[in-house]
Amino acid sequence: MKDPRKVFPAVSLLLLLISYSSASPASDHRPRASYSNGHVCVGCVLVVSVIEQLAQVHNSTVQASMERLCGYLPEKLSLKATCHLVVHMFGPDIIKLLGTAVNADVVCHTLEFCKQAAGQPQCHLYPLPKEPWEFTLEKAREIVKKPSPVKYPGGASDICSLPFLTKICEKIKLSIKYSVPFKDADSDKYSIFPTLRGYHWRGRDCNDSDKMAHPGRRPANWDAQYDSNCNGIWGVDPKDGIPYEKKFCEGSQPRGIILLGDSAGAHFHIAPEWITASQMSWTSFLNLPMALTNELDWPQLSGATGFLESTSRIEGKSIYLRLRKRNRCNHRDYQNVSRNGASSQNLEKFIESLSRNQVLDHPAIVIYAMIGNDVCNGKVDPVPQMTTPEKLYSKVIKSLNYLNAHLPKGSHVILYGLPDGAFLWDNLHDRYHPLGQLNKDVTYAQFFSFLSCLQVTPCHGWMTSNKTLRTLTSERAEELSNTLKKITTSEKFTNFDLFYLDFAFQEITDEWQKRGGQLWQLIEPVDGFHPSEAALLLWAEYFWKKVQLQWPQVLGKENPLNAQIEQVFGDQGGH
Ligand SMILES: *[C@@H]1O[C@H](CO)[C@@H](O)[C@H](O)[C@H]1NC(C)=O
Ligand SMILES: *[C@@H]1O[C@H](CO)[C@@H](O)[C@H](O)[C@H]1NC(C)=O
Ligand SMILES: *[C@@H]1O[C@H](CO)[C@@H](O)[C@H](O)[C@H]1NC(C)=O
Ligand SMILES: CC(=O)N[C@H]1CO[C@H](CO)[C@@H](O)[C@@H]1O
Repeated sequence: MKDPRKVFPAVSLLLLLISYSSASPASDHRPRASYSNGHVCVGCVLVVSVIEQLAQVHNSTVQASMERLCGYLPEKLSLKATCHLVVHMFGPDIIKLLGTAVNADVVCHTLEFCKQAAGQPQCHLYPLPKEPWEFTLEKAREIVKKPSPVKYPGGASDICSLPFLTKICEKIKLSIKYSVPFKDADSDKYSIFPTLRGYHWRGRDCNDSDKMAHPGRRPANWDAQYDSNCNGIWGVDPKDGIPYEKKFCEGSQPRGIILLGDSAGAHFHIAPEWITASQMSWTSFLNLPMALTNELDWPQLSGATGFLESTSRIEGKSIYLRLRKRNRCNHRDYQNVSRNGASSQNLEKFIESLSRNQVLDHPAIVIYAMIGNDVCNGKVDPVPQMTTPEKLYSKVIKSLNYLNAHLPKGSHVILYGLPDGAFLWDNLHDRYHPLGQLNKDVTYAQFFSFLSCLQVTPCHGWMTSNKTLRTLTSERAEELSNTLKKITTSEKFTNFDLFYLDFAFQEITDEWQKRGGQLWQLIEPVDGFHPSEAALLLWAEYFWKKVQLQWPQVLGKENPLNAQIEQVFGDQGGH
């Protein structure tokens, strides 16, 4: 086995993976004092459930089931090796416990991945055992008391105290805290790499030796010699000596698309294949390493700036692809500026990664879509933590002033309202979560209450059985949307015009149903919170229709020379 200190990066550690990734959507990443580390508890319960269910599906021993799981994982990022390491450490206890037919909740409490702090409720995903909880736990503790082959320090609720994991854990915690990409030792490069916030996040810089070359630029010298704006159009037509960029793009009013968004904008996604034992095979995890290096966001598929063909069954195109189709001179001119956990209140911390040169670049369409975290948080009493209309107003004005100082004249900014998340509970609460499908024992209502109990829910206000609270949350969301609307009517800026769009979930759901879809399919199945890819693509479609109808100047003209561009430059160098 490799030197454990080199087991790197440990986002790959399966347990940490799921546990920390479930932290991502929450509005802040500071460790919470209550219930020790709730994310570790969720991660443990997920992994032990998968092990248990794999044994059930394949009628195998727990030992074989753990080996099976590790076998499915790819070698990349040391995922497989790390899995074996974890099995080596905790496997014997898990085998003993599952052997006595206790469930994942009991296993994780016994091994102290879940630690109930004094005065805290007892958090569980599965229905409680028939015997009193303390009694079950005491019995389980007896079972693992006998010395196991590998010692680990005390409990495991802080598995980061394991010597060979300490360093890695620190990195992950930092990486999550600041949403800074986790650097893999051998991919320490930028733009030409798709992940690590490379070109999956922003149109690829096409010329490493020229610092001025980037998507969105007004072409230097009509790109006669080389492609300074990376749109794949350059050189001189040998027939008449006119540069192609001049011929095809002059007067076509090129423009880029920039998304200021949260995890929904980035398309946060934990694939259900990763936790559904009945369908699990090695192919289930092929996309895991890439997802991990992208912080579990899939910007290349997102509704606003995605450029890949969608994987869901809907024919959909992102706003970027539509803008490119309208005018091929816009090729590659897209930017994410999305973060997990982003809200009006913290946008200022990363808005600087927006890159637009007021003098050199073409105008841009900026979509401001902070659609959840101003009302969503994981607190026991979430209401006092929600952004107030006054706070929203002042922060949004600040952001708009920033944009005014950085966007080229003639840009457009569109503020998006918040959706009404009451939709989540209404459509999910009595359905089975992917973990509960095999034995019909975990509904979303249970899953939500487990997350709330551990205070790791991405949105207590909407993911709760408490109707009063859900209504309060919806009311605040509406107030905030109205505030955004008010800003667009009362404020003026010199470098862009400003619009407001409702999130219009109703239109999206109507459209989806018209196409024969089920409403629950519009929500990410694993977290029961984020909009699914289908929802984001419908959202993009709706956006496009609406803007085209109301403010066609935002999208610019259709370029009549698109076909010729395609003829000469093919796919314009791809993405
Ligand atoms: C499961 O495995 C056991 C022991 O290997 C065997 O006795 C039993 O018949 C199997 N059950 C099914 C449903 O295959
Ligand atoms: C990159 O930019 C330089 C000018 O700065 C130019 O000479 C060179 O041809 C460009 N390379 C490509 C591949 O476009
Ligand atoms: C439901 O939520 C409201 C608002 O936060 C709260 O005042 C009330 O106590 C909650 N009810 C229950 C049963 O928890
Ligand atoms: C906020 C955000 O995600 N910005 C990233 C967009 O992608 C570029 C890489 O091309 C990153 O540098 C930014 O940090």
